[in-house]
Amino acid sequence: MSIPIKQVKLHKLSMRLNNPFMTSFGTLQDKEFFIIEAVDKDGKRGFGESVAFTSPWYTEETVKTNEHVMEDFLIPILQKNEIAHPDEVSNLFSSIRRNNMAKAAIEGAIWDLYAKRENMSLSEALGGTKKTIDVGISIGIQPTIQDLLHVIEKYVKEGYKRVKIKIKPGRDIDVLREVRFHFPELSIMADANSAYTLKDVEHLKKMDELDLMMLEQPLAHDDIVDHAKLQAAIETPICLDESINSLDDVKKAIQLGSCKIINIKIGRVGGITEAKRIHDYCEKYNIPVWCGGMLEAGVGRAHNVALTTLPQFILPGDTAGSSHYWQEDIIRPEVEVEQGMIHVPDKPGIGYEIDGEALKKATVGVKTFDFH
Ligand code: OSB
Ligand code: MG
Repeated sequence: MSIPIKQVKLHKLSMRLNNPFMTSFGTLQDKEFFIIEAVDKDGKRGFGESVAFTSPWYTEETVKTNEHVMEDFLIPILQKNEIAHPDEVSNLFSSIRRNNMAKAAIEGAIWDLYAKRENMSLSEALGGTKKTIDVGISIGIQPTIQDLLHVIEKYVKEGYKRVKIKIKPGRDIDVLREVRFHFPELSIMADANSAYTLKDVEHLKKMDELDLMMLEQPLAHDDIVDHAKLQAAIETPICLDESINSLDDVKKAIQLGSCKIINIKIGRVGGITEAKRIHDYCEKYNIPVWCGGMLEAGVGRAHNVALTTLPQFILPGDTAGSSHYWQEDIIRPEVEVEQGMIHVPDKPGIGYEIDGEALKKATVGVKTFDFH
């Protein structure tokens, strides 16, 4: 039986992060994004969240391109086709090149709606097995090393299972050395967001003495060849983030030896179905994966929680608690982290309710698309 979608709504939201988030590219404080609401004929509602930023520094997508592609291409495709299972959505969308975050936002709403109609949690619908998930935290570049050490201390006390430190040229080895010195036992990783080139091999090699869990995306956002050369030259495992947009990318990266670990982000790979395909492949070939983050609000965060319940997510992800990011999140309850763990909800769908008032407060516009 097909999923009887009656209406899709695009809620445009604007929310301010508690703390500005600094990467090798710049600083982010206000986040604009869409909450996608898919309503069926029984009035059940599924939710998705778009994760592109206002400027295309991470991938080429932006809030505006997400809106354009959803409104002018993806929603019209949904209006013309019947869907029995959310796994069909990525095939339906394959006539549209890339625009993975736009695709994932819509597909996410359909996954949630499907799970609710089946009276299953999203985790269950995906075949997830864990009841709790381990999480770490991603820390933006701080003004000084002292600030960074203070922030790390706070998160370690809160129980986060590992810390990820953003680095860039000039703010890398010395910072990491200092952190390692103060936290000899801590699981530490570094994320460069593509700030280096192969000219930096000798420099990056110095990280080998710091016992890092991994070095995330040191080289170009679209590269897998140079990463293979770098991985051959250093001991620290490389994890790819920006370079992975599909299962095909994963197969090539693994074949070339470009990395030893994969960061899976639902938005970057075009949806939960593709994320699951990547997970299954990595499980078969024994490649550790973890779930990355895009500074999501509650809906996107809930999708990440559900995905992380799949068994090959063996490394802690970047899914920190709601209150780390937001004064007030849009879901109830909020995502809470206790001793570095999130308890996976067992209610139908994403398992968190949208708070109507909080949604309204953050909303700057709504567009409605009816299905016939
Ligand atoms: O590179 O993983 C990244 C945030 C925005 C864009 C890219 C990245 C990040 C993070 C933060 O590292 C993850 C999070 O806390 O959501
Ligand atoms: Mg990254």
